[in-house]
Amino acid sequence: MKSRSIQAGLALTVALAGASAASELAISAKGPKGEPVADAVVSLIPLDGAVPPATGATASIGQQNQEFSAYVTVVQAGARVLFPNTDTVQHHVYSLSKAKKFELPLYNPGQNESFVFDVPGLVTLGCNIHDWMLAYIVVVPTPWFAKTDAAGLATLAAPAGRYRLELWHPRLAALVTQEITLGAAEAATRDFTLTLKADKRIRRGGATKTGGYR
Ligand SMILES: [Cu+2]
Repeated sequence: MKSRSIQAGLALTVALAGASAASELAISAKGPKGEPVADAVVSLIPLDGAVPPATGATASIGQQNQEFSAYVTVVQAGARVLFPNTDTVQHHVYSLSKAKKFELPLYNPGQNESFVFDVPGLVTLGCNIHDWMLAYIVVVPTPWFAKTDAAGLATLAAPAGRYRLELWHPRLAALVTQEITLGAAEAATRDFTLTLKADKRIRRGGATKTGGYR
């Protein structure tokens, strides 16, 4: 984690030294007791400037050990998402979400289908065979986004300007939004204390590993 943020810092320094004025935003997400909140998605939607189109980036949500990995994925609208089944069993991956309805029935080990997610919104993934399998794709209308890590931290670099900051988490009752202005010179920080609902993930049946939510 640490080396990654140092790398991000170096990349930012290089960007700042270059022609384009990028600005850093450091996010911290905590729960009511000050505990770090992972998997919070933060995106910056420009209020003035244009949004660069998706660059053909891809993301991947695997099925392994009868779980999705990762639990939360964020992509810019227009991105392609791969669904590699690296398990030894079949899955039946599906979404009933408005932003993208699809299903992969009789989905065999080794298959790797993909879809383009071009409508911003929340896509909830499930598996018709394994009830406990649950994951989210947050499709955002911007290339400037990040997801908090296990320490509840995330860093974004975006051009200076005015943005609507949106923060989403699976256990939030509603999207958190605020307006933010990023300056060309100084880095910005935003600390969020989130009111979280109970974790709705169902307990995995027949798990071989010790307890908890699997
Ligand atoms: Cu499954």
